Amino acid sequence: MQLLSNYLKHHDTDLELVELIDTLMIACKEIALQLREGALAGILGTTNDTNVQGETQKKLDVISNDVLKKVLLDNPLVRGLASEEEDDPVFGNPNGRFLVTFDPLDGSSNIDINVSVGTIFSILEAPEGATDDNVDMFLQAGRKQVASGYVLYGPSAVLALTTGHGVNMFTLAHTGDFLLTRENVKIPEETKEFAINMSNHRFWEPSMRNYVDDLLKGAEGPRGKNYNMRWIASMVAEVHRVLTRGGIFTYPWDSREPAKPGKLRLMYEGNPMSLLIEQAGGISSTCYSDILDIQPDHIHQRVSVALGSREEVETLLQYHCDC
Ligand code: AHM
Ligand code: MG
Repeated sequence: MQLLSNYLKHHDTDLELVELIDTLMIACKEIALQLREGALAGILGTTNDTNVQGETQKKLDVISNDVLKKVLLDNPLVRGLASEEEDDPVFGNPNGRFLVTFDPLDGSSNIDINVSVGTIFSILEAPEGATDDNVDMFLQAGRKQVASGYVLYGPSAVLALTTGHGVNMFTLAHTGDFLLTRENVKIPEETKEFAINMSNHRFWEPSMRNYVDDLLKGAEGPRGKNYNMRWIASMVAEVHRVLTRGGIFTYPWDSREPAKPGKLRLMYEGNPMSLLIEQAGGISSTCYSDILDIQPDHIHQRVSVALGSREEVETLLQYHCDC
């Protein structure tokens, strides 16, 4: 089995990018170790703080954020980072080549119940000629990502990674190395599995309600087949399932906070996951356009997300189109 860095080098990955990904994995291994200790290390539960999104921070949100920040800022390749848990970007080496955005611990409502969580990351290049440290350098469309991925902390810790040439998965071995365990992941085009928080049904747009209602009608309904449903409340675990056996995952706009485009965050969740999904042959959309084409105007901006098996997402998009 191949080591992560050897695999990337053998596939002509830019050596500085390999070094940055290795740095990210040092932080993720540390987070995996802390998660494993759980209550033994006194790291479960909440802090007294809220993040910029107005959400209560778990102790492990803060620990994971601090680990990633420290490890990344020690690497001179890092020009700056932006995190779901930081109000503003943090800048590193003014000559650094890369920008990193991340959700340090996605699905953190699952921490205290010992269910899977994950770290999601996105890597961009600092724009040429950007001399001042400025939040604007992060505001790049998802198509400009040079790499993205997540580490799922489940029964095993698994890295799903794309550098724009397909998706590969690496499992954390007891030696502390990430080893290649799935190469060139492709999402099945069809599925009978969907993931959505059904408790929000009454808040969705009519088009989303119509789509899900038709799924629920099963073999007797217009879709002509029986569907199964999953909701883990951890996007990393849901996307991992979609990459592994297909499916559709959606967290759409809803009327609870009508001014916000959705619950999930474009720069920390939407963009990195969308690149993985597209690179594995799936589709990732707001229900109206490709997420990767959105020009962000704020680092913490939200987005509506629908991603997964090509044929299923295409069907969902038809429910949302006027045609
Ligand atoms: P988080 O980044 O604060 O953990 O929030 C994102 C998570 C996603 O992982 C998951 O899909 C969603 O929130 C679940 O939300 P809900 O509890 O509304 O179902
Ligand atoms: Mg998250």
